[in-house]
Amino acid sequence: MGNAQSGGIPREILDDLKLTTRFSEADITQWYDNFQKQCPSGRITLQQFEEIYGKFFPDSDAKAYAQHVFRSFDANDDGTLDFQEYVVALHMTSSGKSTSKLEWAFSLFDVDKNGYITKPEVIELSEALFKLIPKDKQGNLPSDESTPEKRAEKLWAIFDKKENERIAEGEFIQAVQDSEIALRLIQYDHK
Ligand SMILES: [Ca+2]
Ligand SMILES: [Ca+2]
Repeated sequence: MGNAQSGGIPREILDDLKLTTRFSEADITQWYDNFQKQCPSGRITLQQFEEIYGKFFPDSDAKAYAQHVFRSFDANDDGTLDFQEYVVALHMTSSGKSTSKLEWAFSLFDVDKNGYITKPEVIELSEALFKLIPKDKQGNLPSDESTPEKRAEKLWAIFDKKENERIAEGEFIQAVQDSEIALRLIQYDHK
């Protein structure tokens, strides 16, 4: 298990990733070679993951968001991701509203993994997402989206829940599919 192979990426992993992510064979193969070099153990740690995320977001603070992403993919809570989990993480965090992406977004917001999203969890993720926005762009946001708190309020209102109520996965996915504003507020778009 997990042996570094000089022959490159195992065929079944490549086929599986092409299917689930639609990344090209060339991209996946290239990432695999880099991954093997950087993580000879075949597993990436939270710290390494934070460093990679930091490179994607040179003008902002991606650490909190990276920690949430990592948590959402580290299903067995052992503090590492394998190559497949890592690539799927990269795929899921790109913008989009396919059902699989929204299912993942739900798990991202469900910080304590209890199957529901509460308002404090929405606030926590709004703070992490806000830090992804470069400082010079934070000043140009609409007045009702100019702070993490305002963004959390706006998002929570779309779900039409009372303060102490919670959101189930189906409700979350439905609301985001029906609202471009909600979609925009749950993910960071590089544009
Ligand atoms: Ca793990
Ligand atoms: Ca929860």
